[in-house]
Amino acid sequence: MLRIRRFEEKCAELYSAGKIRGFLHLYIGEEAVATGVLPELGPDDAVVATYREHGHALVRGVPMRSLMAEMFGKVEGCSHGRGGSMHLFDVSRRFYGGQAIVGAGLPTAIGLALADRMLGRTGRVTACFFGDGAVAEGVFHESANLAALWHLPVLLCCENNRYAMGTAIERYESQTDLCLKAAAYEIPAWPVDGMDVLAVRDVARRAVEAVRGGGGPLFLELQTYRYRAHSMYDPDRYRDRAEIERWKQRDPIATLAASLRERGVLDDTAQRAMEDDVATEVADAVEYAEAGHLEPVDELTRWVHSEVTA
Ligand SMILES: Cc1ncc(C[n+]2csc(CCOP(=O)(O)OP(=O)(O)O)c2C)c(N)n1
Repeated sequence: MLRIRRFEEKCAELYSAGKIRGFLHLYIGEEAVATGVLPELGPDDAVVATYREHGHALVRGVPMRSLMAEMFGKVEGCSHGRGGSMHLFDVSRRFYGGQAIVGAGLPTAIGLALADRMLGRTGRVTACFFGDGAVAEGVFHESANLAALWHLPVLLCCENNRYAMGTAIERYESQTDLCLKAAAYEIPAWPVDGMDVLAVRDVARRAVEAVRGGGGPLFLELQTYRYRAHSMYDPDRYRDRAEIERWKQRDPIATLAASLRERGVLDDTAQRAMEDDVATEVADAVEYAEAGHLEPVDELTRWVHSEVTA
């Protein structure tokens, strides 16, 4: 969680300095979700995420260097500098995005799970992360319907941070209990406190086991909150400062640290060492990205079409 937070704080700084361009959506406040769920998956499982996916990529094991290089648009980046913040991709880790279009990851995940089924690769899980906003889209309903109908091994992880850009969930959903939406398709749906990493881990463990064991799709509603604006361009005028402060009281990193201290597992020295390690890793990633290369212009059409050899 600390790696995600410090990485993103640095990205925000670099964005303001003009080093990172395009769009940048921060996950700060939501770290317990990716951190709780992803370690429950194995290397053969697949992961699909949205444009708020730096944390998912980091926890999935994509090296911070290649993520930062991607932010800078350098060829050393995980998407060869073509994707930027919203399109992190690493096929070797079965990390399939980084999807800029709301809900677009859902049919991709359904397709990955269907492919596993058709190729006889049993025991594999596809985890798909998406926001509460995606549940209001037709693509969620089509995907949920097919996942249930075909009994596919997908874990649907809805990151309910209560806002879709500048619109609060009560203003765009007729039914704000998102578990009921999944239940309409006969998909078991469990609400989880998405600010508590241990709670997320426990529920995710049971959910992954159930999906892997052939139980069909499962829906987790991870109730969380983003502290920062929707993206770096958003003036964030649609919500009350007091609301943000209330959620910060339940900060996932501070809460876990306090609980570990209470149990005598963490002390000042260990916490400082962790902070120092993360600071070193972030500084190294920035240095690597700065020293990276922009793609030569004559390579711009490379990978636009597959190269067919006779
Ligand atoms: C199909 C589509 N419609 C609209 C947009 C513009 N848009 C970008 S983010 C967003 C809100 C999505 O909210 P949510 O799914 O809750 O994710 P969050 O940003 O809260 O993580 C919208 C409407 C888009 N990218 N794709």
